[in-house]
Amino acid sequence: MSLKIGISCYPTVGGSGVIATELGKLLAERGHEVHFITSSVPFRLDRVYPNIYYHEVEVNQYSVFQYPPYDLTLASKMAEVVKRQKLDLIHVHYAVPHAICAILAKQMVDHDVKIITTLHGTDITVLGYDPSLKDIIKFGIEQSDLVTAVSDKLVQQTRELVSTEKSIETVYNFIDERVYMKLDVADLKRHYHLQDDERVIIHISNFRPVKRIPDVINSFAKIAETIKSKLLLIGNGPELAIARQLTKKLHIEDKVLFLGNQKHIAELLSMSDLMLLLSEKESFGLVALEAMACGVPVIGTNTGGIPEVIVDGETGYLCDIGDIDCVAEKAISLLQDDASYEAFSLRGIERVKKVFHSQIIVSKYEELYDRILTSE
Ligand code: GMT
Repeated sequence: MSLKIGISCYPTVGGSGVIATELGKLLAERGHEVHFITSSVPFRLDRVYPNIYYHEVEVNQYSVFQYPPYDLTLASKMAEVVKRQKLDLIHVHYAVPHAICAILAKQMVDHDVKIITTLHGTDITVLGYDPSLKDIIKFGIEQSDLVTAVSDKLVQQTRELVSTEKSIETVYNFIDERVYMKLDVADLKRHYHLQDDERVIIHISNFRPVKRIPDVINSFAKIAETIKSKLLLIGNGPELAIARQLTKKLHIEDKVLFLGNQKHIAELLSMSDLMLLLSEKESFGLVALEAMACGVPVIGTNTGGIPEVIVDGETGYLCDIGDIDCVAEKAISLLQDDASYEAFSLRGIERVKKVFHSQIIVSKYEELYDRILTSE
């Protein structure tokens, strides 16, 4: 049955926005009518797609308000779209503010729209800084018709942190396998002056402190003592200046390429040999999945949902947070053993197909939509 689905997320760069947008695109391909209700066009919505509509939430700055009322404007836009388009459901990404806005919108309309909320972990991380939001996050979760989280670990953490008995289903993240695959990038390697006998290590993030960028750089510095290699740093964020200073201090500036935010991640991954994802907190680690799909093994930290993505000793390695000796040792042994490297790479590709294939995950979401629409 074809549904009318509203989607709200933060449309800027970030895993949750990527997942929300890619899900919307695949649902539209399956014949559903998808309405994005966001403050700007989601960055992955890079052209006009059949069955996809965009409703802009215009947040105005009025002089009477100290802060622009984004949440209220979003709720009001959601209500308008639900009413006008007769949406069957709204799928929101994050409990705060998006689930709260959807709950408010539902109360504003005379139409039984269902609310499905996907937790990406950021709400839970926020709680560490602002415990005053605990009750409203709990409210958003409990008032949703259905709640999903992107890893088992996040389900468990959410339950513990907001003390809720609400059933939360794990639905893993996915990638578009038509985009994320090993590509021929010989020209691109030349463009970046990467030599054939040089190994390429990559890190992709928003450079927030939680990503522990200094650990990435310090690990790389150790790896580079043994293996001729370069480090690609993709992304932008608050730790960028610190990262530049550290490469200078370690005298590895000529080995580190700061490439900023990039759109063509599959190409960059295809010229890489190894990814480092050494976060302190990570509810899933979408970039690890993208890397594995392109045949790149990942060394990650043993935290959050990362162990559900990387199988230690099979598709990559897990090290404790901050243990850069472990990271360097695993990286060196993997990069020095071609046969083992090849096996890790192939197992990663297989795992993505088997566990995180987009068609499996989108079908799972469709099943959940069906469940909430037919319950009662
Ligand atoms: O990692 C970030 O800082 C961005 C954040 C977001 O909200 O977009 O990512 C979260 O959602 C992604 C998609 O589900 C996950 O892959 C990331 O692990 C998660 N980030 C954290 O838990 C820190």
